[in-house]
Amino acid sequence: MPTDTTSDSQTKCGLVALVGPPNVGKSTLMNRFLGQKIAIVTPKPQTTRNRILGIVNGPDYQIVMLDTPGLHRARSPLNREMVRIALDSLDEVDVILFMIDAAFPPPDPSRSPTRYIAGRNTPAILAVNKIDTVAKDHLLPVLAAYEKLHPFAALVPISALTGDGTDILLQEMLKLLPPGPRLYPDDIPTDASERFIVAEMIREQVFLATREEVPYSTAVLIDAFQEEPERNRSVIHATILVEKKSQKGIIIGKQGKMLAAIGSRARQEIERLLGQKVVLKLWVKVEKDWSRNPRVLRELGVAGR
Ligand SMILES: Nc1nc2c(ncn2[C@@H]2O[C@H](COP(=O)(O)OP(=O)(O)OP(=O)(O)O)[C@@H](O)[C@H]2O)c(=O)[nH]1
Ligand SMILES: [Mg+2]
Repeated sequence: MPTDTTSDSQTKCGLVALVGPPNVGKSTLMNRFLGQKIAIVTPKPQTTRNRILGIVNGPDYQIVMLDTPGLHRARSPLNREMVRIALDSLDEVDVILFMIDAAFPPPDPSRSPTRYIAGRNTPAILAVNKIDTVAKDHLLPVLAAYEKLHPFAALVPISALTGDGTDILLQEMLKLLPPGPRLYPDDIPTDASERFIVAEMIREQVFLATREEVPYSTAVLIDAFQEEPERNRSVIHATILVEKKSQKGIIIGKQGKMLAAIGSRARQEIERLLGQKVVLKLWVKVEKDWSRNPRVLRELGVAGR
């Protein structure tokens, strides 16, 4: 046992992978810990497609959090890459933060979402999210079931939306993190580029504005990002890829109204991110089978690292 009392004053620092089924609130939780919106959030599953790194700083700790795509049974090449990204992130972390939705019924052991982390030695914490949506007596059987499914170091009921329980969750993560120096500067929230976050903010508005297969048939590429410091603004040109002509029509909408609404809402988010005025020009392009095209998936940072 360490007897050196100076170790108590050292910083704790490490990597935490935030994983779990789609739509449980992983990105919402990361944004809450960061105190700002870095990862996009929508009510639709499979919103996050990349690994998004968030740097959570405290006076004596730094948690490098990896938000990941939801774990699901993937069929298409894009979805397979998303699940691979989430599973790969497990290999590089000190702690696994596994999240489920409190409203999920206690799972059948053979189909438990925890099967994705079975057999791993990395310490894991279970975050049972969205407790604001369930009655308290629903929670106990859920916790009891998950306790049997995986040797979690802690099980913490939380609401990423209201912040309830997140302080306890933070303390549980810190217990499992090793002492060490900060891995990143303490004044940046992410290593993701502004270009990436801007593309995500446009995709978020496409997800919120469209239905059925349309959001899943879209991706966003930034064509140009010009800063004009003398006018304190940025001019951004982006293309929304779709797979079919009919989807292009849906996104543009009658007299271009849908695209104008997507652009206007995304521009407001981007202006908040960049802290300056933004001129946002959007195009929609049909790129048949882009979600199967390795070149496009690489450009989106989803495949072929
Ligand atoms: N009521 C409630 N809703 C929540 C909570 N946390 C997240 N949500 C909502 O759940 C939905 C999904 O949230 P996300 O953060 O995008 O979930 P995710 O796990 O990142 O989803 P994927 O990226 O698709 O895997 C959004 O509508 C959130 O507002 C919570 O604590 N309570
Ligand atoms: Mg997400």
